[in-house]
Amino acid sequence: MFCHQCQETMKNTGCSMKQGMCGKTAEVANLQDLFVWGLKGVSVWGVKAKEFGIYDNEAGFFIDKGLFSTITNANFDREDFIGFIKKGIDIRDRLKDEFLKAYKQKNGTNFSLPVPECATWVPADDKDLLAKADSGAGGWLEIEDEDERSLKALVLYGLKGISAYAEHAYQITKSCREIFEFLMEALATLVDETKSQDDLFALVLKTGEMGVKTMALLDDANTTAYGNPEITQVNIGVGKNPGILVTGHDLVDLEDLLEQTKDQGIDVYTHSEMLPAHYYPKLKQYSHLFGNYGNAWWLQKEEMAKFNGPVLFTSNCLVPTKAAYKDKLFTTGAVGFDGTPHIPDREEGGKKDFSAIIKMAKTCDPPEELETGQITGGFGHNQVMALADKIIEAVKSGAIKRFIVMGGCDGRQKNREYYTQVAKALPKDAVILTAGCAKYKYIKLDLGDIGGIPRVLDAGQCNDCYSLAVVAMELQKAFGLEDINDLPISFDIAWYEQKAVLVLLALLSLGLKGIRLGPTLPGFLSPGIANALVEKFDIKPITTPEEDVAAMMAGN
Ligand code: FSO
Ligand code: SF4
Repeated sequence: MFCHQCQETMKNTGCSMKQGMCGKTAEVANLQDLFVWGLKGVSVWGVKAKEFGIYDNEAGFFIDKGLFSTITNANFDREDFIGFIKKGIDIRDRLKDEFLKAYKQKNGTNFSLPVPECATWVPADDKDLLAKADSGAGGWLEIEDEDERSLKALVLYGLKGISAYAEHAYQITKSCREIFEFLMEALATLVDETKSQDDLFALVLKTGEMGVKTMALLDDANTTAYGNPEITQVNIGVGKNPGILVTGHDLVDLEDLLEQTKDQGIDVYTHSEMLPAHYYPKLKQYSHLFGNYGNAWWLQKEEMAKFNGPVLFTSNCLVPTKAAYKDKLFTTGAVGFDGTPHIPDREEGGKKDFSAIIKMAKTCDPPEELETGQITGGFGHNQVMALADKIIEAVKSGAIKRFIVMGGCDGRQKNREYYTQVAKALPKDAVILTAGCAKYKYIKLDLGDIGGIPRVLDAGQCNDCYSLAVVAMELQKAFGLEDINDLPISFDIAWYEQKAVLVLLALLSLGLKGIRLGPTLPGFLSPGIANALVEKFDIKPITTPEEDVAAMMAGN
């Protein structure tokens, strides 16, 4: 195996032993590489078919959900990937046949140009499939040039981020054609030997642009379905009823579960990235959406053991466990874990069936109390703009000197305490804008407010970094600034997995410069590509909290 897609990769270089730092086995890592290689094969034919006006939505969604399932901490199930690889070959060959037919119809001859191996490979049997995976087919080590590997990794990880956000949007909109077609175009480019490094660099930027579009689509889907997030106090204590804990990012799953648990004597709790569900008017109407339990994903082993009730994973981050509470885990969507029951997808127009979870919850004790109090959040772009007059006045009067965007991910590594220290060290006239599970490093600190505006404004999930970008663009307009970088705003982004890579590319595509990225720069960036990003976008590594706070407050 060789995997370097997340921030916790071994020695910031790559996980290459029997198992990754996240618990992914070498076998699953190799199967994921082979599966993504197969998705490139589907895409090769998808791009060609497009020239003949052929669009296959099933193939598009399969690619999207497939990429999502290979994101860090999503699916650890070897059987799933073996099945996905075979299904990918079926879909690929169907698309290929459609293209070949259309080609012959138009040209009168058979298509005979060469295509990459991923577009034609068929395993003789399961043994052959496993041997191919074991050989490292489709893995990064097949690419010799480190800059090419680095650019292709930036693109692929950005695409994985797009696929996650598009999959959530698709559950609401049922239409993501432009995004699915882009995934195919980009994946096919990754196996196109004629492309230069300049082409790949351009594709990195285009991935960022599509990231903005995808996050905008998800924002529109969420706010249309559930209303605009509004200021909300979320209980972090526990009640007396048995509970179901819902984690991940899929709001539709949560809504289905809330409907099915009405008047059942069960409380539903959010966990980690599901916290922002409380901010949506339509979801907070459910009185049994009780509160938020625990912290960011990486503390789940300790915290879920104390929850007592079943836990539903609607997306990453899942930490593999053999602990007693393993028997209470359920997965759905792109998540999977060997031996853990998986709630199937909803039928067209239907709901997912959560009865097994509900039945289990009724036999469980109420959750053990971890803490008491509340978290305040709900500062999506609509809510922040409703406060715009107050905010602009505070900036003009000097009461707010600077905004610091600290969105992104949380993680296990000790050095992430930097983010708590930055939050504490920022002067009282600085406001933190946040989104994603990075917030757990400071959302429970009492940092006070500025004239009634809290000093930590939580927009929502990591995809809601889009909301923070919208706020920045609105403030730029309000202050009549030519360049968004002239705003009194600094970016101190924490990354962990591939959605955060996409968020970074999206922010770069909006023209934002001088972003700090930590706790480490991605291990998949070669020195050459890291330098190119520094030169073009002035990306900075983090230093010490004191130094960075001083620099950001001075506008650097
Ligand atoms: Fe966190 Fe995990 Fe939202 Fe990520 S829960 S780390 S960027 O999956 O998706 O912020
Ligand atoms: Fe290693 Fe991260 Fe890949 Fe897991 S996802 S194998 S921790 S690089």
